[in-house]
Amino acid sequence: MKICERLSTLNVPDVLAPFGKKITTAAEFDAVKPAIQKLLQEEEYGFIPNKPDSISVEVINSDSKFCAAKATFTKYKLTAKYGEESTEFVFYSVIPKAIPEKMPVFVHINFSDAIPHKYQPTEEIIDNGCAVFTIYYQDVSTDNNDFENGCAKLLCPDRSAPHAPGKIAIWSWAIMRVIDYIETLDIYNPDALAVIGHSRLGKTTLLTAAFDSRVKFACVNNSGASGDALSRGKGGESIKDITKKFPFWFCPEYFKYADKEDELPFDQHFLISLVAPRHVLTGTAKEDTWADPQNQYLALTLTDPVYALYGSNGLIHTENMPICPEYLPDGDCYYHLREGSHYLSRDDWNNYIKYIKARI
Ligand code: GTR
Repeated sequence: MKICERLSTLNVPDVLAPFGKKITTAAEFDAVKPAIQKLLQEEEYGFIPNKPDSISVEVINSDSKFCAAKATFTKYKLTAKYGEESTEFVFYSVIPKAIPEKMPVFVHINFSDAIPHKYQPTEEIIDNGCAVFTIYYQDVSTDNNDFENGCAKLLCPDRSAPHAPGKIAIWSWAIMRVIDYIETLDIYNPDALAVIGHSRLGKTTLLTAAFDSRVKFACVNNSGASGDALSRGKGGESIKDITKKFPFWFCPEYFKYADKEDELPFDQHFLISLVAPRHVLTGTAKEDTWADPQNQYLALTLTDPVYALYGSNGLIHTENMPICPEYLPDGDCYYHLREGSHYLSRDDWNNYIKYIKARI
């Protein structure tokens, strides 16, 4: 099937006319980005907490013989201060000892604090000449309706407010704080900073990249509903499904769109477009129909005109919908539809790393 046939059945808002007036230049799109960000925060994710007045980072422990002494492992505690108040979370890094001239630095928000982990093949990442910082997302705040624990207690004082941050916005805030720290390090290369996350943490990765231009590569793995997939006409998980099971990921205002996708004044390609002209890497999987690889592809291709404004290729693709296996690595965005199920695999990592290394 052709992309245009698929889109002709969906009433998708034009990202180049997000508030009616047609945008024709990159400068105009830059100027409208804050209003799109506001819209997405008001209607979907809630307001990402502000940058703190200051952060401080303390080393808890380190191991210079990590990965056969090829790398140094460090565990840190980050404290974010707002006036007299503060909140904290731990995070980790594994940094190769032989630092290549151009080294991708990943921030991986993960489902575990185990390093290595099935979703973080740490030794391979190091051997590939990359550094990786890891946040275990539930060290920031738990993955449930409890907004009294971790950083949520300070950052979301009134969960009942219509635009209160959901947990995705709070996890995203934590990634930004780790980037604040990375910026102070000698290894920081502004052209080589990547964020990676899988599934709900892929949604978190995309939100972070959309709001933080320090993220040059957003590796959005199997993120699907309310992440990188178009909500209109979506197969698998709908807004109704996700807001019923995971209401705490979003702001309360989002619930009104359950079964009312057509009433959204945006769709998920608005979120992806905020990353332009930086790189979005979308990983999808054939068996991950709950995420909907076809709608993930549609959302990314709908950002083509935005990338074009910046003189960028965006995703290089044909006019057809993807058929597995599909690997599209040649543009300024990346998409793959691989065999297999919902997972952040070594192959996924290797594909993202290869793409990034070719561009730094
Ligand atoms: C599912 C959820 C998806 C996805 C996934 C995950 O249960 O419905 O949106 O985020 O969890 O995070 O593993």
